[in-house]
Amino acid sequence: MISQKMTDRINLQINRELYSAYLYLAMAAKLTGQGYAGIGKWLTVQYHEEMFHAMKFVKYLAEQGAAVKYEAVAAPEIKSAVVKDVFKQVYAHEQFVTGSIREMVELARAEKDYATENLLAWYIDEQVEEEKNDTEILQLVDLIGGGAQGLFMLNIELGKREAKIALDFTKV
Ligand code: OFO
Repeated sequence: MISQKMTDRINLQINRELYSAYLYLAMAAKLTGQGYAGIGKWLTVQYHEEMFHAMKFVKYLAEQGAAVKYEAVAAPEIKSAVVKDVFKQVYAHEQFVTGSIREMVELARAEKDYATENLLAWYIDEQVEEEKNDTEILQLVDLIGGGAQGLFMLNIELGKREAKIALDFTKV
């Protein structure tokens, strides 16, 4: 059984993961609308990843006999529709999420909640992967430049991304 404080914190994180999903879904629509179907696909895969992150916490709360509480998800705010700016925002958002997961680890340690700390190890690894992906995309954007040909290539490259996680959330 986990504490009420940890239950509340996990519920907050579920909301943050759902917001991440919503943000990437909005970005996917925006960029697809601008003709970047490949980048839109990359962001849609990311949306699925975020839903997986949320549902993994939901499943954990159920296993612990703790209540899931869904709060309102804020409207996503896209700061700029310029491709490089979008990925800068994605990277900054992931850094925020990494900080949020780290806070949870600190709480788990303070409460000697080893089960939650174990679960969070998966998220720590996942955040390393997410930040690495975003850094590589930003490096690629710098490499190929922001011109039409470069963006054309980037759109093709990012369109190759396939979901690696289960899209059926009963399998998280
Ligand atoms: Fe859930 O990792 Fe991104 O936000």
